[in-house]
Amino acid sequence: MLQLIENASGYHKRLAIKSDNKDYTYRQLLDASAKHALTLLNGRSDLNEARIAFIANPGFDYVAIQWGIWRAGGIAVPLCIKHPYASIKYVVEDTTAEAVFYTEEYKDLISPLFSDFTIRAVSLEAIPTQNGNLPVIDSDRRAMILYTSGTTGQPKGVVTTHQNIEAQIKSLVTSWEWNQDDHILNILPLHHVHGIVNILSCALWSGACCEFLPKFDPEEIFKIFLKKEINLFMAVPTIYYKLIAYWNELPEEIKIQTSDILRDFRLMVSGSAALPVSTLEKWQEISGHTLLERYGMTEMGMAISNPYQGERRPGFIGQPLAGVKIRLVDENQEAVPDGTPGEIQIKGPNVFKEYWGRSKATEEAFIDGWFQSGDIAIWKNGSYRILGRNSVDIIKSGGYKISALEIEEVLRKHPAIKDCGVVGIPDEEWGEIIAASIVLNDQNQELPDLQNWLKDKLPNYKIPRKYLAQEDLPRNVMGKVTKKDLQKLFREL
Ligand code: MLC
Ligand code: AMP
Repeated sequence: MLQLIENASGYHKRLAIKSDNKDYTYRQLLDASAKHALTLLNGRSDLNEARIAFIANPGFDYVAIQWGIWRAGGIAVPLCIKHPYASIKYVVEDTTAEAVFYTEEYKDLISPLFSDFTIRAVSLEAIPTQNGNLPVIDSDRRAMILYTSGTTGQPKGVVTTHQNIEAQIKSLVTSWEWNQDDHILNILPLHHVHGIVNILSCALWSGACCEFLPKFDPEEIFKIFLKKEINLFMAVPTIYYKLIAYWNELPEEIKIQTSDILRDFRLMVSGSAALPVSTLEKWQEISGHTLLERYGMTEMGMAISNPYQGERRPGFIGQPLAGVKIRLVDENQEAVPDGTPGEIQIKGPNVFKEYWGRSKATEEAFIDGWFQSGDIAIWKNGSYRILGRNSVDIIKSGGYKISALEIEEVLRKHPAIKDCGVVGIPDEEWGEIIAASIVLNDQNQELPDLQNWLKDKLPNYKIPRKYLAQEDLPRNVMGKVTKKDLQKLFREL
């Protein structure tokens, strides 16, 4: 039996999930996920790694469906509830999903799938046609596919096995001392590792409680904090920035009350993007906590972390997590001396299996068994510090990884656009803001309303926030667009 499920069997009556003002025990989660597994199996003995796309609000149903897919032997493919149909269709098509499991509120969003593909629709209300045994699942089986942007146009599906996910969970549970009395608030999207592995799966592995808030809302978050039930919190730097801005506007008396409660938390973590030292310091003043900053990636879960016990250095990401091997190398794949920048490369049971259906990309992602992250860091005084990335075409905004090339490809389809260049511009709140330079076919025309035009083509967080019309893009002697010049241009606007 999968370890996560086996653990849950030992927690029975404990509170597993709080969502929609309801409490759910581990027993309820096991029962509901077994029912969903039988519905999916529909008389078969094993789904044998069939891809099952699913869409549900963050909460009990999401988890019961995810576990149901795993218990039936399928590969769970979470769809993002905020994505436009075009992005959902891409994931379903790329994974050749056999079925889509949905809750009622997403019926309209996904219904075009049933005319675009031959795909089975499974609604939450479906009743299994028969009882039966659930298959035995080996932990080296594929478990999940999460989509991530890269330097090559369209997002790639990152495949992790149950073993990979278990390794990712175990290293965090040990390092951050998760225990069954923990109660965490999950406000992150559930189509990425931060929300799925670091928060949800670590909590359920440990017999702790995971409480969901369906949508990011600072007012609601502080209201929940004031109930004094939550003792753990994890988020991206943009969220801490937004919480600080909200806290600043609170009446003095509520500020004091909130700060008192936050001080009693066991742990507060930041990750998915660089945490500005100014945000760390302001949050320290408010909560009394030095945020624990850690570093990870969809392809490997978490790899490097500041210590739970011991000094957390602002601006640094810490040391390798248990079981994870790290090396820093130069362009010739030679290890760099301490204090010299190099690319972070990773080895360990936490590292993903493959990019779905992309054997060449998988092969190119590794060198001598080391996964090449594309992130540049130095090792200084016993800790790693991120310096940047080796590609300007990867943007991090609000904690989301975004490919400039993917956005450019979509923009070039606009009939008025001759060419374009997309870059990320540093921003205190968002990490980076997406900016697009546009060359129009007719230079005398005004820039069209691209933000609106992009709405049904890209997720909201991939839509550029700044636009500039140019006669031509800055280029080097080879004719290649010089993105660094483009970034400079936007910064000077
Ligand atoms: C939204 N807005 C943006 C924006 N996203 N503006 C600039 N840049 C962006 N990226 C604007 C919208 O246009 C809107 O503006 C307003 O913000 C609210 O939009 P929203 O869609 O409602 O956003 P909100 O829910 O507030 O989202 C902010 C957020 C979200 C920070 C909560 O971005 C988020 O959940 N980020 C987490 C992503 C994550 O989990 N990453 C982990 C990946 S895993 P207006 O003007 O219309 O009000 C990984 C590995 C690891 O990285 O190490 O963890
Ligand atoms: P994703 O592909 O969405 O999983 O994003 C992974 C990327 O997020 C990494 O390759 C890093 O570039 C970035 N990242 C994650 N954590 C941190 C951190 N603490 N500091 C800087 N960058 C980070």
